[in-house]
Amino acid sequence: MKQRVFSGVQPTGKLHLGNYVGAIRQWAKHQDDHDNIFCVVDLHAVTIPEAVDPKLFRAKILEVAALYLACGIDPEKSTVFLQSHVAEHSQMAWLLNCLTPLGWLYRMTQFKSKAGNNEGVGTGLLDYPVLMAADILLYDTDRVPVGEDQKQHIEFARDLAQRINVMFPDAKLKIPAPMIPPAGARVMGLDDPTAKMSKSIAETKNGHAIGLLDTPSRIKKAIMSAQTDSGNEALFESAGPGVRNLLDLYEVLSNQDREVIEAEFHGQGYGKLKKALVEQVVGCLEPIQARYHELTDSPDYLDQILRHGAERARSIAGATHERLRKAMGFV
Ligand code: AQP
Repeated sequence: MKQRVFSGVQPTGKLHLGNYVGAIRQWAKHQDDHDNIFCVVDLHAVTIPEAVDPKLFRAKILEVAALYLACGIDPEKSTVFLQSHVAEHSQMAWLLNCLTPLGWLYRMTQFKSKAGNNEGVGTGLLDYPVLMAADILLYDTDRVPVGEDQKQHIEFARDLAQRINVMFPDAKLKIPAPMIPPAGARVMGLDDPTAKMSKSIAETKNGHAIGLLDTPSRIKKAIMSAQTDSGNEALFESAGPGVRNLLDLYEVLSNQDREVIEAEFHGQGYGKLKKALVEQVVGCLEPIQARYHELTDSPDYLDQILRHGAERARSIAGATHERLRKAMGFV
């Protein structure tokens, strides 16, 4: 029996290099080893409703789905669907909501950083980890491939599953584990290497992220103006955060050993490293972009993949939801 993996990305903006190296790239890489379920988590994307423009939202959802396939997710090997097409996600989230102590939610760092002191923030933002736990637990997931930023949310899902299994032993929820890549798990913003590269920041700040569909000239501009320091050190252990971010990205994309990279770029001035990174990024994104444009030329194909994916997802999610319902005594 292959282990089951589940993961997803929110259609909150343009997918960036962090989403790719931190998550989607490793989904694609390990497809043959696992039973894979990949979802566009569109319900999560409305937790900041001010950012939702209905027409644009629809386009972003389909863009993310097409990018999954363009990045190498093979629908013959992986189930790909939209979260809102499988009603059990919302239904399971309600049951889990009622079994989650409120204090657990107030402790989540993503909520604290996104909500700040804004009292008008939507309940959905606070509740985000519960919906994510529902996503994961519905599929009896063994492993969740994510970037470093999502680790706390996976721990939340584990704690919640353990709590429910004690309260209702017949629920038999599977305890999931995170699967975090050894390199590229936390790509930082090019304009500010102390902040994680993020879709929502990229919506308002040019030069923050590299979008998977960015043109070569835009990629070049963003990398060449990436924040570094005034030195010329290119050593992984002692580099400042901006240079370290560039070195990390170069390491992941070039597949070269650190010693080889340091020998090439240390003491050279950062222009050489930046130019070489531009080449790596453009080379990596070219085939993804070509496949993406092929896919968007045949929308019926994508539609068919998503319908088929939702059917398979429903058959698994429905059984788990029913198990919890019965364990809790629902008729
Ligand atoms: N900077 C990053 N480096 C490595 N991995 C990252 N991921 C996100 N940013 C980085 C991983 O991408 C997957 C999808 O993330 P998400 O859409 O569910 O939400 P997120 O983590 O909140 O991603 P963003 O880009 O920062 O979106 P917004 O701005 O909407 O919040 C996850 O596996 C995540 O770890």
